[in-house]
Amino acid sequence: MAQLHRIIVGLGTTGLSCARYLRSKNLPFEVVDSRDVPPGLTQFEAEFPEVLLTLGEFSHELLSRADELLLSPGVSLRTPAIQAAAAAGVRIVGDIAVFCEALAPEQTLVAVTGLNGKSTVVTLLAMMVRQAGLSVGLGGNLDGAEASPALDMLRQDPKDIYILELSSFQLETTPRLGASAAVILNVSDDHMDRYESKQEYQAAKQRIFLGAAKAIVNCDDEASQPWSTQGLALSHFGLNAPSKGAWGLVQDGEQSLLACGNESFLATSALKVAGKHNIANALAALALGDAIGLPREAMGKALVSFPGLPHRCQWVRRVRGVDYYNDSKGTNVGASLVAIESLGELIKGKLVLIAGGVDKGADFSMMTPVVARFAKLAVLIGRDAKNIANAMKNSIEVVFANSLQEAVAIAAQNAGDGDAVLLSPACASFDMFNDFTHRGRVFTETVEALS
Ligand code: UMA
Repeated sequence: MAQLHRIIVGLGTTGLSCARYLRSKNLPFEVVDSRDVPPGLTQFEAEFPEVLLTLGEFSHELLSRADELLLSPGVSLRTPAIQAAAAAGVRIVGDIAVFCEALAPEQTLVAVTGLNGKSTVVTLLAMMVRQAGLSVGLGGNLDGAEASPALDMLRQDPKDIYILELSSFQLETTPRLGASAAVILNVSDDHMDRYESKQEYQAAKQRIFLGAAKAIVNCDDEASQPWSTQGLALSHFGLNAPSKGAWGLVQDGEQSLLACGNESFLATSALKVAGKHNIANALAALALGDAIGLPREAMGKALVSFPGLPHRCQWVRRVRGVDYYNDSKGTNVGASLVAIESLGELIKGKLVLIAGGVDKGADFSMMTPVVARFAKLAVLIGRDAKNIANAMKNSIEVVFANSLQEAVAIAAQNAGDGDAVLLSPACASFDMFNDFTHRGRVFTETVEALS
């Protein structure tokens, strides 16, 4: 990189990773943040005492004097000082642009965006890569223990394959991604506070295909498909019977099978994750894996052992023929409805649902028909358990428990072979736990201790 005058805009996770990367390349930079006390401040001051940091409202003049701004995804391109800098001819990019420009052209890079399922698909694909005996760098927008901001990965040992989860914000500041394989999993309105129209939001997402070798296309979601396919090889996935070379689902009697064209691959019953959305995620990961040449055997092994993401309908364990699922992230009625329906459709037996906590004034009558269809018992915990019981008691058997541990014990006594126990509280957790992750951990530990 030439000795440009660079300013990092935003001092959060991305800003810090940009600072560390530029320093590892001995490149000078300064930093601005419009908050007086940004989240990365203490860390930054400890690591970069010599670097100029300007806090408070962005200065048009300061930003317009730079050659290049490294913009954090949380900073909108519409910010007046950023627009002024752009008008003054300053190059405006994000960390992902720097990442791509630093990669060798032959390096394999997979890019995934979409509204739902991004984190699941990239995490599953990373498992497939490892199962194939290759090293993987996993990061970008992805949050969590396993994830790195993109530029942190370039300060580690080089990896065989890089997988980036990308947000529309990150794509906006990436002139040319150049991915080996790229996918928009699905599109629906989101972040409309940052975009003037749905079209503008979708256009940001479409940037994932810039310079890509292959686009993976979701046949079931037209809005996610590439607007221009020029120079782009395509492969497809969807929940219907697949055409040649595409990934999809076929029926064999009672069985539903993941298949590529007319080749059956794996019964959906072999997957630990539940629900149609997760089957679509698995098919997307398979199509991406094929696109980067992963062996099918390794992909299959990873798929059958993938437990899902923590606290999101995550398979925990099978005890005496009963599967236990942790959906502690189900903190509202809508989220729990999806979990109950998805899992209920998948299992042979019935669900025992563990729900309850702080109900945030929700209307549980919406849940009752689905619970009545798929569950045989609801074990209720927490402050607002009675409200849930009132909505459900005429449709399904309801019992109360004083703790989550007691709820698991009651559920275990009442579930039989082929049934599943699902923690999906449809409520906030703060009456009994620090947060939903704490609640999920207590559930998982209790289930692990079952004999
Ligand atoms: N800031 C300003 N002025 C502004 C706005 C922000 O100075 O007008 C500063 C803030 O004071 C703060 C910094 O910018 O110091 C925050 O930067 P940021 O919001 O870009 O957040 P990061 O900590 O850098 O985290 C970002 C992603 N966050 C967003 O895009 C909002 C993280 O995704 C991502 O994991 C991380 O980079 C590493 O790549 C999180 C997210 O919520 C998970 N993403 C959204 C989503 O998934 O819906 C897009």
